Amino acid sequence: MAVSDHVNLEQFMEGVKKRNPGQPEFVQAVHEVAQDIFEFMEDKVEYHEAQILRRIAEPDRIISFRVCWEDDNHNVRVQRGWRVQNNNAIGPYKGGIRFHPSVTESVLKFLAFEQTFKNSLTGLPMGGGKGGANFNPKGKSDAEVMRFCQSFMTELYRHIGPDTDVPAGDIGVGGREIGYMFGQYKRITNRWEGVLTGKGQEYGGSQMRPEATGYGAVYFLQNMMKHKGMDVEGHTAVISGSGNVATHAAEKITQLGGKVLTLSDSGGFIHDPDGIDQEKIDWVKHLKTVKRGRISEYADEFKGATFHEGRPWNVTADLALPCATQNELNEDEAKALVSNGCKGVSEGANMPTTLEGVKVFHDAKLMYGPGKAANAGGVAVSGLEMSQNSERISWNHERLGEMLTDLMKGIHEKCTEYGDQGDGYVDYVKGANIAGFKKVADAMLAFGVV
Ligand code: NDP
Ligand code: 2IT
Repeated sequence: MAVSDHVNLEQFMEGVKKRNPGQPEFVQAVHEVAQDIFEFMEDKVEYHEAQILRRIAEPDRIISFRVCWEDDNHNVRVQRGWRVQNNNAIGPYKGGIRFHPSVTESVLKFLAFEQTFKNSLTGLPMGGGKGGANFNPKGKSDAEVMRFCQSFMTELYRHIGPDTDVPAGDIGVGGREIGYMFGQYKRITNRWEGVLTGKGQEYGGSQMRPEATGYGAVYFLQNMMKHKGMDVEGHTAVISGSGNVATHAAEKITQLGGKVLTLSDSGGFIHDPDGIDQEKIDWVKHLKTVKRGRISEYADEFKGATFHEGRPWNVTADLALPCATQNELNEDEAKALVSNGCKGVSEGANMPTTLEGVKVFHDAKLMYGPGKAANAGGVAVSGLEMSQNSERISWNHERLGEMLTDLMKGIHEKCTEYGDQGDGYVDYVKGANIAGFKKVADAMLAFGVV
């Protein structure tokens, strides 16, 4: 059968939409990948015949479960939890857990789908998965968060394992939550094993894991800039978010001689024209992980800084790092960045830019590093945490720092291999999609029809 006899992109996407009603985030993520993969597959009949993309876009399984817990006032509360095990062709399912009221099956399916390509890009043996719950940790006591995490793990434990599925953190899941979940897994199974990553340093967590996503996103940016003969030093940056990824991205930009102008949360953003230096970043980390406060408090603490509702993309800067959540940078905001002279965008978050926004960046030939490449440093160091746990050893901070730097350089190289447009412009979306797809697809071909 000739390639032309197989479904085209439009027919494929019609099918995806029909099979996944009411799941816009998932359809968006598949569309973004399918555009490039259909072009890549143009002359590759074997991928069409084996229906590889269709199979990757159909999760291996989705586990959905009730999570009951009791709040401090003894009210019984009911949440919904999920684990989406998207694809384990090249390694155990791997990907974070998100606790946020906006979590739906569509959001977790998009994240698990993206994770499959991201994990492939790292070069490490990890498949793609994602989980979470529509639980809002904001305003909850530590005891409430603990009870929720324990209840969540009481169901999840039977579906995961160090060679099966290894979750980690994501929005709303940091060191505290991983600790509670790991404790419960260990208690139920009576096994100490590397079933979660992002663990505390005292109990098997890897050095460099907390920093890895944010630092990695800046390393990716640095690689893109170097490719163009530029450097981070002396450049200004707008960053969204104020959690794990945003604060570590800000830290690395600052260390490299750049100046960070903004951080944000779901309430709005702060603009500090003097720059958010290390001391201020440490203050934000404490605010967010210990005091669990709001970013607006920054403007009360540091003079010269102002708080604004909305998102930071209209602030003029050379670089932009969206590090909060999906679809937080739309077409108009992308246009504002471009017309204000922004030169490079590196996504710490997953799918933060809408499809229309991405088109604006491409049309402007801006350096644009999509999340599945730019934020892969986090899961890459998670992969190294798995290796250390299996070997029962721990590597030092310096060694892991070097490994992270090399991994991000390797991802950048893979993206340029498939994304170089021949005129000096690198389409990093295309590069990441094709390089990520190829490894998974070839593994799936080897397995036959399963
Ligand atoms: P955190 O929970 O540490 O921080 C999330 C930040 O984003 C907070 O500032 C939060 O504000 C803000 N935010 C969350 N949801 C929204 C929303 N709907 N609108 C506006 N702001 C929002 O999460 P992380 O830093 O870990 O994750 C940030 C992004 O990075 C996510 O897209 C995640 O998937 C991605 N990522 C994370 C990795 C990791 O290792 N942690 C690895 C790779 C990607 P508020 O406090 O108001 O909720
Ligand atoms: O989106 C991501 O890559 C993560 N949340 C981290 C996943 C992981 O397993 O470390």
